[in-house]
Amino acid sequence: DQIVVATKNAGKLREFQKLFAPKQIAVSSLKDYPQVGEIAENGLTFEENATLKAKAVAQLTNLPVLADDSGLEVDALNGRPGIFSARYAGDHDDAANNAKLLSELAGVPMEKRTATFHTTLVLMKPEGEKLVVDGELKGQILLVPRGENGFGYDPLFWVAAKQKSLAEMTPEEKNAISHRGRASQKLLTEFDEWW
Ligand code: ITT
Repeated sequence: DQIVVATKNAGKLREFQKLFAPKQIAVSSLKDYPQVGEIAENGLTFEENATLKAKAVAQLTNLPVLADDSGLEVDALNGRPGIFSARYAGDHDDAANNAKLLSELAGVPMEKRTATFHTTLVLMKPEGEKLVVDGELKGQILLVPRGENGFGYDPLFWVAAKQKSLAEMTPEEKNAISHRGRASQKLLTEFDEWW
């Protein structure tokens, strides 16, 4: 089997390659399909945006496509940045996004820095039929970054049960508990029957 992951985010792609390896599903990405240009992500929900990405790529490749729309919902910020997580500080720049998050949370104590990572996955057949799954991970936004692994907001996301930030975990540790890992496990469970 072959699926195209409709992402330009190298961190997401690495995680999917690990998650799908045991299923013998070959994963290609938009790097292999340069004809896919910018995709407008103007939906109002994670599912709408994931569907926009999946549809655009399925139409161009005529292959099954997996799209991931994800984000960080911070309780003290009324759920922001949410669907705007990639462009929170303007251009898609992880360092600028993390700096903005820390500055918006300045003075907020650790017990009030609760947050949820959310992923919606849309798997779409070339004909347009779709399977939708979600995954979430609860944690807290740290006062200072910790760890070098992962991508995006990982150095600021503290998982109390593991006493580590996501960026202090190995890829395997993160995939076992993360929003994307949980959504992917659901997808793999439902895949055979749906396909
Ligand atoms: P594609 O649309 O090309 O897949 P993107 O990075 O623009 O890539 P999103 O629109 O879904 O993806 O934006 C989600 C942002 O949320 C992403 O850029 C990260 O900054 C952040 N994010 C998502 N999952 C994350 C994770 O597991 N760890 C850290 N940050 C994450």
